Amino acid sequence: MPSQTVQFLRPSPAATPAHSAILSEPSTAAQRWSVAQIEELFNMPFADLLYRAQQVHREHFDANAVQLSTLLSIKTGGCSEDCGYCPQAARYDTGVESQALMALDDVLDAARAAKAAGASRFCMGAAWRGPKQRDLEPVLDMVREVKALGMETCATLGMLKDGQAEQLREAGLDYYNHNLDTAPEFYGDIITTRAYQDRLDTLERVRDAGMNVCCGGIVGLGESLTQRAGLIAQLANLDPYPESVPINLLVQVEGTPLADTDALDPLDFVRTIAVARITMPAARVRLSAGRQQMSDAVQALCFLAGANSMFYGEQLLTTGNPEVERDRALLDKLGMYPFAEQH
Ligand code: SAM
Ligand code: DTB
Ligand code: SF4
Repeated sequence: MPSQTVQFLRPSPAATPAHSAILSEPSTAAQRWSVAQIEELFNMPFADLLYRAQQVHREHFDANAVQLSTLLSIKTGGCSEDCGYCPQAARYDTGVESQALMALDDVLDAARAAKAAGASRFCMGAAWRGPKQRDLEPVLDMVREVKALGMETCATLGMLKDGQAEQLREAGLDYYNHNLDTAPEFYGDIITTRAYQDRLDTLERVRDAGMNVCCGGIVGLGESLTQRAGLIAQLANLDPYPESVPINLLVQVEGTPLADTDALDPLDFVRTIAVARITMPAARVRLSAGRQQMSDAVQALCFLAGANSMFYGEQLLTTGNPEVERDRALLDKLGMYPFAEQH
């Protein structure tokens, strides 16, 4: 019988240690990452990529601490926008009903419960294109009161007009979340009711008001690898880059145009986390939507790749998130613990 030869994949040039050592990297905040450099990171051998991400992570953070962040949809559904992934867009038949803005006391009850369960950060989301002044006033009260509970506060209310970011900051908002979602050249395939530049303008208003920027995106929208690298390049080249970078895996919701998109390989999701960690070393990289479908092993790889925050609580905005008990058990298994900062 002819002897069988085991075929090993030949290492690509990127797999040689010499090559990975010379992968180019901007040395100052003013320098920019090119999309090609970021693609180079994505294409590294998995172990090399994770090793590099771990090194960067450990230089900046306790690698075993994870921030627990609870989300609350303070105004659900009925949104005028056409974001192709979103169950809250009025134009898609997803079963999400339009609701009024929540009452302050109900928001506070949810925040207190989140704190009691171990969350240190509370993020309030509203399905608006952007807040009108009469919408913003009650949200300012929510921010003030949640902050007074001693939690880190974050809000995501859509596009901001001049002066609104200042009002939120004065009320005690620590972070404003506004995602770029994807690369500029793919953006028009996903959203047509507002432009990439509108998003950049809102981010600038947040930055100018002196607030922390929480800005990330979604992967698994059907983007190419170059476009995924393009999203990370946009984020990493913001000057300064965001303090907080949520990386969402598309939650495929029936009734949305993206419901039947081919699922992303989980290891490509892990790679995205690692590349975000390497290019934005001091940012909190948040393992955001999409965990319900992920195995414990994939989540563990995300932490290894540099994620150090997760949504905690059984609901994201309108879709599910792992149960609190499952998350506690996962962290225990990994010897990880909640990061807590006093506010
Ligand atoms: N309406 C505001 C806006 O779009 O700016 C704030 C709320 S919006 C739901 C916040 C973010 O949630 C979006 O920018 C998007 O990144 C994320 N998101 C929404 N639907 C998602 C889905 N199905 N899967 C993953 N992420 C999603
Ligand atoms: C972010 O980047 N992801 C969160 C938060 N910021 C607001 C939202 C995820 C939403 C997932 C779909 C849903 O539950 O409606
Ligand atoms: Fe509206 Fe935000 Fe959903 Fe877009 S992502 S449809 S703006 S709630």
